[in-house]
Amino acid sequence: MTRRIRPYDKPAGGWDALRSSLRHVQEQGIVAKGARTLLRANQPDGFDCPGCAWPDRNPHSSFEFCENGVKAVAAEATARSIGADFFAAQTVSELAARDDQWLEAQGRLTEPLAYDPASDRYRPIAWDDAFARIAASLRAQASPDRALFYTSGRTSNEAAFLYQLFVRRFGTNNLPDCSNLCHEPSGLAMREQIGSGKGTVTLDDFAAAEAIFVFGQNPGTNHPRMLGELRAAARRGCRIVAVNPLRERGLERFADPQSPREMLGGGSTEIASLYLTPRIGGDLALLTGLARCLFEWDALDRDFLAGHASGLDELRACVLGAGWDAIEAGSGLARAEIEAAARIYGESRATIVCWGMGITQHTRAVATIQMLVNLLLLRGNIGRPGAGPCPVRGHSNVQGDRTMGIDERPDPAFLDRLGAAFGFAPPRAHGHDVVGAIGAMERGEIDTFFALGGNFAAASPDSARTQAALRRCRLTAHVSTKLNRSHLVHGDQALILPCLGRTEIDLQAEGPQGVTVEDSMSMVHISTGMNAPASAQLLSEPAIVARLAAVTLPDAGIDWLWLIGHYDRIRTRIAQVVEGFEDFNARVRVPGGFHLRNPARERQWRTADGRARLLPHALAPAIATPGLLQLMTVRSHDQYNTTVYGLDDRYRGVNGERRPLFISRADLDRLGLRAGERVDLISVWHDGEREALDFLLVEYAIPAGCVASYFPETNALVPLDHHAERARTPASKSIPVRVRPRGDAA
Ligand SMILES: Nc1nc2c(c(=O)[nH]1)N[C@H]1C(S)=C(S)[C@@H](COP(=O)(O)OP(=O)(O)OC[C@H]3O[C@@H](n4cnc5c(=O)[nH]c(N)nc54)[C@H](O)[C@@H]3O)O[C@H]1N2
Ligand SMILES: Nc1nc2c(c(=O)[nH]1)N[C@H]1C(S)=C(S)[C@@H](COP(=O)(O)OP(=O)(O)OC[C@H]3O[C@@H](n4cnc5c(=O)[nH]c(N)nc54)[C@H](O)[C@@H]3O)O[C@H]1N2
Ligand SMILES: [Mo]
Repeated sequence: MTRRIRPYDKPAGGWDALRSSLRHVQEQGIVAKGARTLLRANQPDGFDCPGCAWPDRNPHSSFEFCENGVKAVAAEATARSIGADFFAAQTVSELAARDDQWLEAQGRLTEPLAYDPASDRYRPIAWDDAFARIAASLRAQASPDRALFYTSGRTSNEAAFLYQLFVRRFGTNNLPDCSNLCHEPSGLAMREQIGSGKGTVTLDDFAAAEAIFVFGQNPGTNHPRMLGELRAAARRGCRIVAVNPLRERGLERFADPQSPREMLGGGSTEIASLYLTPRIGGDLALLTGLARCLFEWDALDRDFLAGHASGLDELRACVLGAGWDAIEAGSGLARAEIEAAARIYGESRATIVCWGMGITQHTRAVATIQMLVNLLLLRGNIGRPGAGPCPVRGHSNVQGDRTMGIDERPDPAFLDRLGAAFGFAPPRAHGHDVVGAIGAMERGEIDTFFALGGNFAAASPDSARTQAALRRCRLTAHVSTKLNRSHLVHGDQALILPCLGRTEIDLQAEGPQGVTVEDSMSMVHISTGMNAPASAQLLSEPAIVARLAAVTLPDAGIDWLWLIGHYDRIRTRIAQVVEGFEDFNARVRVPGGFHLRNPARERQWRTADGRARLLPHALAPAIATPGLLQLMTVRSHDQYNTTVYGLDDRYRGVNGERRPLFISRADLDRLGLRAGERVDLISVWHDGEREALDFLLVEYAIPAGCVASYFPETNALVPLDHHAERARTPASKSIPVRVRPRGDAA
């Protein structure tokens, strides 16, 4: 593929989005099946798109086009598949030399496989034998805490509920999940302040907001359907403020592929009316500045604060104690720019604040999110139509998995109900999160690593340490749809357990089954696949969990296999244990599903003092790190997390290149480098340096001192102990790096 770096000057969306979707469907060899499948995406009788967690508008209306949803669906419904022959033809060491895009492109996994050390190959194994091996490893452990059970966020509610039940009945809370790498700080921050770790808004609020702030999020790529909401809001006069070190195309201009006028007439809609480009990690200072304006202008909602909030005096003292010099230096923005944003906020009677990974993947993520929530509370913007916090979740069911109890630090009340419903005493000690899990494997404290989805080896920080840690396990097992890095970085024994995807028919003893998911705005709905499975040997995730549980814990007094005969039986048990799921089976069958109640939306605050809590966070003095740049690791337009579909990042003007380093003109000049040159990246940390090799310098509009590239290629650079305070989410958006020219390799 030829490489082309050229700024993209068209709006996001438009004909390029349609063309790109068609190309991806063609590449998977499924033009007719692809079209049939896509028409059932996010429909009441269809499946939930396995892409992002953005909610569906109008479940009764027709198909909602989303370029990256098409890619996710096409990748799953692909005509390509791999079986025994593929694995007989090459050793695991040979496969490990391939890149992530190649691994993914081989197609769907079709039969259970076990690693054979003598030949260094994966060989077919019968399902019963696979479960017996895992059960044997679990039962041979000196303690249940010597096992880890990872979850990625595509797992359905039914699978997640059974899984956490199995894991806790087995005796551990070692349930690290992709949330640990993602929105963990959001949940932690909001629970302390408003008593709920979830966003409080719904799509109806987007239609009522007078202002929407989007912090650290790239919806044009990662939540394309969100652009439809932002477009509608902008067109009715709602003011949108984007806060991002990069000028992301989707936040600037959008041509809606669903609008004939914009498609045929060549028009488009301006999204952000104000676009602030702070330096990486500058949001806490910016938010302090915004709050300072509100205090100085006396633009507070006094009634709300008097009736509902605590901590106003402490917050005022903290915010007024931060001088404008520190705010400007910390944010990289001028006071006038901050005041312009504060005016928009101050004039709006209903404001939504959205945020993504640009906020959560920093050391001070929890403090920053609490300042976002402070800002909302200062003007009573929670529990009012058109207003509230909106953490935009990633994986399509990551929020639901937490609701179902995938949590290494479970709520004691949840454990009480689980234990009462199933007649056992669940373990109370907290388990390992992702960072803790890697440390535990490294220290030889783990025998068995089991993953329900995901790609732990590639998604986690500090790749070399993570991969060495996984190799110390006695057994690693992955429930997966596609081949990935984690299958090739394995323990003494290793298993690949191939499962059904969302688009496929899930046939159980009592007939075809649907599963349920919860989106980013707490809507719970059913998802039913309709394609023939990629192979007759695939099992559903609930079936894999139930069969493993039945072999591992035959005397648990739980009829695992009966439960999966009809998923209504699992949902009946969920209704007994999980708050808000009363009458689950009936409510989820109403087209469009139901909304899970969030007390904070009704201004009921389940916090330490029963009020919404304003929590102050002082700015830290700036530490000069001369010679170092701050690296953020982001997603290209052609990837889904560790799944790389292609080499284009259309809106950033990159074609045919997976290793660009976006850098400012000022830094190029200062460092004596030129665009087009290739460099190595070296991260500098207290325990030494880490390297990632061979990046292409791309001159880009990015604040001086900041650089950007893609994950997972840069995960080698993220130190394991560089993570968010308290939430422990890897700080993969602020890695201190320097660049080393490679000579004239380009
Ligand atoms: N197509 C597609 N869809 C996806 C995914 C995917 O990989 N592909 N992943 C899914 C998942 S799991 C998730 S969590 C979401 C992720 O969705 P996003 O949160 O949009 O993820 P990122 O690509 O990491 O983008 C982070 C954005 O934050 C900005 N940013 C970085 N540092 C800072 C900062 O310090 N301050 C501010 N204000 N901005 C900053 C970056 O420039 C970038 O625009 O998307 C989900 N949807
Ligand atoms: N440096 C850096 N690192 C990051 C991030 C970052 O921004 N920067 N983002 C982080 C974030 S937000 C997240 S959420 C994590 C993601 O971490 P993970 O969720 O662990 O990773 P994914 O790449 O989403 O997992 C992809 C694999 O899931 C499997 N899969 C796909 N569909 C299904 C299914 O239906 N069932 C099952 N069982 N398996 C399936 C396929 O085998 C595929 O290879 O990465 C994190 N890592
Ligand atoms: Mo995520």
